[in-house]
Amino acid sequence: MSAAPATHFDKVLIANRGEIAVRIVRALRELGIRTAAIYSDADRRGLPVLLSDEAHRIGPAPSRESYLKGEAIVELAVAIGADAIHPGYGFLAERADFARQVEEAGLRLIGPPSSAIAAMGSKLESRRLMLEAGVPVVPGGDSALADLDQATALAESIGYPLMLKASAGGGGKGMRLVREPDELKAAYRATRSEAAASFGDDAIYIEKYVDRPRHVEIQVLADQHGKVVSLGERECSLQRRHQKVVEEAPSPVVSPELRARMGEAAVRAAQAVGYTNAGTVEFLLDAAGEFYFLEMNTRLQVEHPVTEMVTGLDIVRWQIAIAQGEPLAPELDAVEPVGHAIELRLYAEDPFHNFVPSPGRIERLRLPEGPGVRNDCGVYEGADVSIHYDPMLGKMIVWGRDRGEALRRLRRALEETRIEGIRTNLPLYRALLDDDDFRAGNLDIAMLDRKLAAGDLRPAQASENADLPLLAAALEHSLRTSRAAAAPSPEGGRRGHWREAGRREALRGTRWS
Ligand code: MV4
Repeated sequence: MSAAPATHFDKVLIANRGEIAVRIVRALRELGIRTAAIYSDADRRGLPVLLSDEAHRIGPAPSRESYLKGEAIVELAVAIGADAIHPGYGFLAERADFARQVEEAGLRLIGPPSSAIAAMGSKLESRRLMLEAGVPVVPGGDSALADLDQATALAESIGYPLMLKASAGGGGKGMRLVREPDELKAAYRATRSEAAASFGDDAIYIEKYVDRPRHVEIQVLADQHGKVVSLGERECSLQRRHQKVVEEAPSPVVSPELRARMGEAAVRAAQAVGYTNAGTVEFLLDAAGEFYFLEMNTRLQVEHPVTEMVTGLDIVRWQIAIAQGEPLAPELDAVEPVGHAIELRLYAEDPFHNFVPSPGRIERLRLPEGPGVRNDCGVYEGADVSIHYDPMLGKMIVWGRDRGEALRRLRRALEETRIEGIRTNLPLYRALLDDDDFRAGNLDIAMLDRKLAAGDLRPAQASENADLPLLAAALEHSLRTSRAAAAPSPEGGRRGHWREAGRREALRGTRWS
C-alpha cells in the first residue's frame, strides 16, 4: 500500500446536498477545516449553503446537470483551492471514474481508492475476491454464465430455489428469483437482456436463494497504513423495496461471538480490495445463524449514526483523519457496542397512497429533543422539498441503555414530532411501534413488504389522531390546574405560576394539530 504523506486539509468541498452535506459540514467545522458547499438552483436556500463557509452554484435542479457533473465539480474544487472532496452517499460517491478524476487532479477523495470502488462494483469480481480471501459467500457459480445449457447444469448442482444476478447490478437491481426448473429459461433470458440494457454489461451468474434472511452489515474503517478495524454491525432488515426504513445497532440477534466472526470476515473483505476509509460490508444472515457476503458499499452510509451512537465515535471525523493520512488510533482495536440505537428515516412520501413522493413547503417542523435523541436533518421550517431528489428529509436517531429503552424513547420522540405542509412516513412508524414482531426484534428482509401487503400495519389515518396523546395530556393538565386554582396548593403560591405556564405551553402544542 502506498501511503500518501500525512497532510492537513484547509478546505474541503462537499459534493452533495441535504442532510448528509450538513453532517459533513459539522464534522469539518469541528476540525477547524473550511467548508465549501455546492448547490443546484433548487437548493439555493438549502441548509448546507447556510452552514458552510462558502457556497458555489453548479447548475440547474436536475442531478444530471448539477450534483452528477463530476468533472465540473473537480474543476471547481481546484479553482477554489480545496484540498479534498467529500462525496457523501449517492450521486458521485461510488463512481470509480470520479474517484480517479479526483486523484488525477491532485486532490484527495475522502473515500476509498478508485480501484477498490471498481473491484466492489463488479459483483462477480468481488465474489471471486471474497472466496479467495476466505469470506463466506452464498453458494453459487464463480464465473459469468456462458449459455442456458451451462446455467441449467449449474442450477441442478446448486439446487432450487435460486437467484440470477447481473454482475453489474446491486442494491436490488438486475436480479431474479427462480423457484423451479420450469422458470429458468425465461428468467435467464430476461435477466441477461435487462443486464445488457440497464448496465451495458450482460454478465450474469447464479446463487442459491437464501430464504427470509436478515440484512446485517458491518461498518469498517481502514487507514492508509494497512490497519483495518470493524465497528460492529447494523441490523437493516426493515426495508421497503430495497429502500431502508429502520436501522439499529446492535442487531437483536447477533451475539458477541457472531459479531467477532462477522467483523473478521468484513476486515478480510476490505483488505482483499486494498480498501481505505469508511466502508460497509453487507451480509445476509439466515435463520440458522450462517452469514454470507452480499456486497460492499464503498461509501459513508445513511445509517452510520446508529454505529456512532453505540460506539461514541465520529465516523465522518475518522474519514477525514484517514484521508489526511493519519493512522487509526489504538482505541479502535476492540470496539464493543454500548446500549442500543435505532434510526428512522423520515421521507416526504405518503404512506397511505403507495408511498408516492410528497414535495412542497414544510409549513411546520417540530423535531424531538431531550435525552438520547439525535436528529440529522437536511431541512428546516419554511424550506421547500424538491421533486428532483431523493425524498428523505433526514433521520431521527434514539439511543437507550437497551433495546427496550430505545423503543420507549422512540415512542416519546415520535409524540413530540410534527411535520406539516407535506405528507411524511411518520404514521408508518407510529404503527410499527405497536407491531409485536418489530417490538420483539423478529425481523427479516421481506417483513415490511409482507405486513404492508397484508394490511397489518394500519397507520392512524388522520393526522389529528396522531395528536391525541397531546390533546389528552393538555386536557388533563387543564382540568388539574383549574382544580388546583380552586383549592390553594399546600406548598404556597409559586407552584401555581409554573402550572399556569405549563398549561399555556401544553395548549399551544395543540394548535399544531
Ligand atoms: C439475495 C437474496 C436472497 N438470496 N441473494 C437484494 C439487494 C442485493 N444487494 C442483493 N439482494 C438480495 N440477494 C440471495 N442469494 C435476497 C436479497 C434481497 C435483499 C437483500 C438485502 C436487503 C434487502 C433485500 C430485499 C430483497 C431481496
